[in-house]
Amino acid sequence: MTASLEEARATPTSSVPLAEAERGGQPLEYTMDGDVKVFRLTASAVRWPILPDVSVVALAYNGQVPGPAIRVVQGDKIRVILRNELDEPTSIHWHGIEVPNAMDGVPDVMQRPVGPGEEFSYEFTVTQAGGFMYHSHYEATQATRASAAPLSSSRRTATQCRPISISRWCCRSGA
Ligand SMILES: [Cu+2]
Repeated sequence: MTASLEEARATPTSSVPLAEAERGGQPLEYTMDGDVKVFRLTASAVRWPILPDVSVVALAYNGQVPGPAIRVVQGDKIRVILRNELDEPTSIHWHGIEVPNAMDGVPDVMQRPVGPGEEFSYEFTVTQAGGFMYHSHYEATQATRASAAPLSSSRRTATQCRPISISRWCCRSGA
């Protein structure tokens, strides 16, 4: 997102809660449903501090920017339940990951957008090993305001990957 520092400082954010998490990219816990690892993500807006006196309204997953890190082992069956607490629709695209078309998260092409207050379950087997990411694919504006987040898939015989996620906020002075 591109905004001036003055705009960022002046943005009325009082209705948006301050993020409770201090850091993003925290490992995401899961539960088991049979042989499926079940992860839960909630998309919501938070105020996220980017400088000592500047916070931006960010579209976070589980209140984090970047969103929590999903770590799996190659071959895992996973279900990611997305709850949308934004005031606009959303969806998740699994960047670089081979998934069935219906799970690819392209709204109005592969799925109906997930409306405010709705849930959608993405379920697929992670067939690849490597570092990937997930992010909103609902319109370009949301994709740039939303946090992208890491998903790493380790080979069964390898040490678990530890992903890092790098993102930036662009603020134009005096614009
Ligand atoms: Cu992508």
